[in-house]
Amino acid sequence: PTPPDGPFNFAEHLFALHRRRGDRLAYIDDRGPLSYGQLEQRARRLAAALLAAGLRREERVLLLMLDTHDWPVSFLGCLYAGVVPVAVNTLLTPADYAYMLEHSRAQAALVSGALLPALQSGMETASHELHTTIVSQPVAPLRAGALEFEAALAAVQPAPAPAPTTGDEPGFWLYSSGSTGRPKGTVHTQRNLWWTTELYGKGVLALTDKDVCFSAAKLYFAYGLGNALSFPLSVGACVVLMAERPTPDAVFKRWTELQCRPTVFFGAPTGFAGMLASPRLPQRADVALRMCSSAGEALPAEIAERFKARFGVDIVDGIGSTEMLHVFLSNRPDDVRYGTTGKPVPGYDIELRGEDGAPVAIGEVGDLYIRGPSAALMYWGNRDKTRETFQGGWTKSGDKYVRDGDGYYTYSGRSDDMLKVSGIYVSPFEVESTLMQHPSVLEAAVIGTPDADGLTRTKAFVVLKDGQQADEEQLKAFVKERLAPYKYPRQIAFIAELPKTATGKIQRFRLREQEAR
Ligand code: 3SK
Repeated sequence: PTPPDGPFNFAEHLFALHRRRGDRLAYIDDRGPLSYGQLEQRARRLAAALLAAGLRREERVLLLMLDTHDWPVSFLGCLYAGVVPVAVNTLLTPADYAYMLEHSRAQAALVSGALLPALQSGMETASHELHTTIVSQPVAPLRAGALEFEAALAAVQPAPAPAPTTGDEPGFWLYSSGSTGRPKGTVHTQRNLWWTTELYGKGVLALTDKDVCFSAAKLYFAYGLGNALSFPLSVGACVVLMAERPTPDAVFKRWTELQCRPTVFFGAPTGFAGMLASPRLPQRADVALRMCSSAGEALPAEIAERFKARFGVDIVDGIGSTEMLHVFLSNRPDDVRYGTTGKPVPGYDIELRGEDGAPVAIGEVGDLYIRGPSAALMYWGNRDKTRETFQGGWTKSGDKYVRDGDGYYTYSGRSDDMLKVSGIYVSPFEVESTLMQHPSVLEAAVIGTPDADGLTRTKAFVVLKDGQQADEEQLKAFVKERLAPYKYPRQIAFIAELPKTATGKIQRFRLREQEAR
């Protein structure tokens, strides 16, 4: 594909594609439908509301919203206005939001009413610069100064023209977590949305305007952003959004009860395993699926085979990253080899490198590097980590892979200590240091262990202080209260001492080996 050159505004690019068919359905959320025409008008009003509030080009706007159609209205409205949305995970703690407000220096926040208390607690401890807060679907009377979303849109006329942005300038941020340190503000360009759509959404998944897309991964994840915004809106498809957690029952409801039932479902392996285990798994005749996509962690072959036996539909497994914005290595709808992550997505180069930095031979495990046009510009304000990850044209993924003689790639673990649980990164260090804040805990080590489906679950090994007591449930609750709830260890084992090197470093690999026995 030939990339758009010169002035390029992704929101305007999408709106222009659909101006002659504004009545088509773009979204259906828990409240109802939104046409392409309404999406454009509302996003342009949001752009005007931000500009009227004093937002200027390139300033950041925190986007902390549940998946309703106010999310794409907000994201595209920001792009249209040339301000930079910082889309953040809705499951985090006030301390996380405090950090993100300070780090991004967001001037405004677009927030769901249900998430406002967490944001406001974060604001109390942050030295933030927010001067405008726009609240979608408030659940309590708003404090003076906060604007209600509908009222903010109604108070202005749609912005008359897009900001004259270029494809290369910062378009939006997503936060990416690392094994140590704070989340990294990953700065993507306006054109990266176009690239991932061309190369993966169209090039591999071949989505069309007949599709109804439904993503269990929320819009604030890079995976969800492609699945439920840039890909479907680029081809004129319809998107189902839901605000609640993607439990099996919530997903089944959308698969079977909507008038326009999803044809393409995007999930993660844990979600597929949970659905297959559910007694309420729908029958093949009750769903309209033609294809599923999986990412987040490697999809065990057995899950894909059971899913295919039930629904007659392949799960197309791939891997992407926040840094590359979407999937760069994947199976194809017409070429699926279960148990592998497929082959490079055309448009991306993949290299597996050994410890000496040279490419490894077929059959040998190497560190995965990707070269492609959708790489992020940088981690905001973090030169060292930027240099570590973005090396010339190549991006280091942190995953280990092996390639077979037919060119298929198979996942072989992480190069760092990060764990991926249900498709979301969890830093063992963060969980360990939280456990160690408990007055009874002396030391802790956290590893990933496979469950019966071959999926990663976190397990903590805890050494208690002499004479102190704590039980598993107390420690789980302690972590849940202090970190985003999805980070708590699913199992806790109490041991007398942790395996360590002569210099006192915890040997997590020995705990992993012990678990594997
Ligand atoms: O986890 C993944 O595989 C992924 C896929 C697409 C976009 C972003 C990510 C992290």
